[in-house]
Amino acid sequence: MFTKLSSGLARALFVSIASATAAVSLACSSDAGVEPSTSRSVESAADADSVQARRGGPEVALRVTEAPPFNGHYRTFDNSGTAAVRVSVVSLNGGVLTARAQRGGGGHSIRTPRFNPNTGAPRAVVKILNATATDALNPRTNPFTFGADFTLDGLSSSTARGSVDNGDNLMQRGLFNDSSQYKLELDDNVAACRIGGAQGAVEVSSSVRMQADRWYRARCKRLSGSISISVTFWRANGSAHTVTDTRAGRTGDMTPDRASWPLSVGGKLEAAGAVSSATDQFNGRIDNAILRIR
Ligand SMILES: [Ca+2]
Ligand SMILES: [Ca+2]
Repeated sequence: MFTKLSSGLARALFVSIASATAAVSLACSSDAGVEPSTSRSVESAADADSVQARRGGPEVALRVTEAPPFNGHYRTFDNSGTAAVRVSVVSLNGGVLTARAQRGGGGHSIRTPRFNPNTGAPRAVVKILNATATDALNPRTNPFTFGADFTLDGLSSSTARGSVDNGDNLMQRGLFNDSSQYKLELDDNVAACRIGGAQGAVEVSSSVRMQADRWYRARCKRLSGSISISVTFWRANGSAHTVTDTRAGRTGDMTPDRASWPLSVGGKLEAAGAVSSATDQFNGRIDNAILRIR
């Protein structure tokens, strides 16, 4: 009897140790190759932001604070984050980024070109490139978060024949068929994140149905076993309300085929950093675009 109990207990202990080991090794494998691990604890999803703040991984934060100095349109933005990046504006057919009031007034936001479905339409997109040999835009296997504040125009896309603007891409690195892609888009008034890495691609859509010309804050968050999208909106009394939708799935290492891939804001860019007429130009206002890698 005692032997039986004790072997049962031993088995139970073994199972519990084995599963604890599995959980820890999964957490470690998700961080493999980033830093020689010292004392790493397993954090919950809710801790990811505070962990990032403590560890200080690369961060891009475009604070649109200044009025545009060049003929009323922006040519660059300051990065207040820690990542070494170069920020510029790429345009096509005379497209420009101008300034509008930010949420609540008292500052600026980026105004992107208005919807135009034609191939000769003006396009303008923010391009963020590494300033050094370090790929500060590559989360590798780490948790990361990206997103921006925005308002979307009432008319921003068309699937009609001949239209080359059938979407609104807010932030993006990599294209759909590339080995690595992270993207936040707002097609059909729904914010969605798509993250594709070495272990696969996962997409999650927000349950928030957005209204034109209202401010929202969207955040895509990738953890080792899930991605989530959080959409914040502000009520008339100023209080913030956030809705988070999560989908399980592994995406893995985000290393792109080349470190020179740009991160874009306001549309998508090709590998070499060029903007095409079918850029899925975001039509609206943008502020506070961020990328945080833990
Ligand atoms: Ca601003
Ligand atoms: Ca559009």
